[in-house]
Amino acid sequence: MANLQVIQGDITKLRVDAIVNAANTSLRGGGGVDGAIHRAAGPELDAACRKLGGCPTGEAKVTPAFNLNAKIIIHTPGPIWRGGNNNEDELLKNSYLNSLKRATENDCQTVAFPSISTGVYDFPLERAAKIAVETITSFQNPMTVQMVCFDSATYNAYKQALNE
Ligand code: AR6
Repeated sequence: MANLQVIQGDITKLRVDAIVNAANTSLRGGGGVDGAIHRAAGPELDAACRKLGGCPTGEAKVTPAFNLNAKIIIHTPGPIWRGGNNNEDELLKNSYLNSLKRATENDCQTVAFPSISTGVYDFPLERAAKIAVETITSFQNPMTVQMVCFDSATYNAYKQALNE
């Protein structure tokens, strides 16, 4: 089973095998963690993303990590919250699961996730944290996964979900 750690910090500063990006379906960059990852990785990342031709919500695609201290970046567009009756829970679970599958295929031992969908996409934090923790801790691969929380409210929500 994957070993999950919850930490607070900036995901672009970590040294891990795979950094997951909370992207959008165009994969052409944006604000939030996506913007931070693109700035830190450098302009080659956008060139690599352009070749991927976008990515459906809940799926995950891989690029090199360029100037980040990682082997790969896994880009996954999480769901936009639309009230909870539009398959948001399943799509968020798919984002974590498909990212973990890409990490496994690429022989990654250490993977860092941001809190997918809980920023601009407005997914309720406690609900997202529960889905993330359940999906990661039931994944059958002995990798180390770090949930990298940018602010203390996010950190507290994932800590609580992990302790439940
Ligand atoms: N390290 C770790 N977490 C971060 C960082 C960072 N450097 N910067 C922000 N966060 P968001 P979403 C946190 O909005 O909700 C983009 O424009 C942030 O505080 O980045 O999935 C994309 O292009 C929050 O807890 O992602 C999409 O259009 C979490 O990352 C859209 O936003 C996710 O917030 C995706 O929205």
